[in-house]
Amino acid sequence: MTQADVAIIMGSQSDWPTMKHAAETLALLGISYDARIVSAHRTPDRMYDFAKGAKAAGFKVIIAGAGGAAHLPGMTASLTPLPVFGVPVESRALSGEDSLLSIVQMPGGIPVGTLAIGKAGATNAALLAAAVLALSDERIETALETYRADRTRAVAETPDTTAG
Ligand code: RP5
Repeated sequence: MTQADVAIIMGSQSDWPTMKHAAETLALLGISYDARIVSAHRTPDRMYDFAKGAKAAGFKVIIAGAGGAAHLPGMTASLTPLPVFGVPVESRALSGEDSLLSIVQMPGGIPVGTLAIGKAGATNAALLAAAVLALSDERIETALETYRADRTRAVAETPDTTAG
């Protein structure tokens, strides 16, 4: 059994600069996570073993980031009953539009909750994971409320007109 509530998986080391925003957001909320590289096409056996064993390992939510022909979130979702949130990583060739369409267009029956391309998507995947966990964890519910209140307080009523 793992102690971590959330698994963050990604297709490549090159996805980490995006996926670290999911990790940092979970850490800010005090949510345990385990980050791993699991490639659907380079390490298919690792992907299969991870996804088949994720629930028994104690994970409650999976965040999966991938770029290009981004089949990792969908393949993972097909192998586990856990909720899977997909993060389209910004690709070099098509700026992540390929990743987005690959992840979001799941045929009916196997859902992947698909987020925005890049940093915003990774951050929001963590916040959605937190919202799921908060349903049965008051500490996380409070942390999420505090996070949102902090962001509300950070919005000034008037613009700084000296700013560029
Ligand atoms: C996907 O291919 C990965 O998720 C990554 O976004 C993309 C490029 O991978 P690298 O060639 O940088 O390893 O599998």
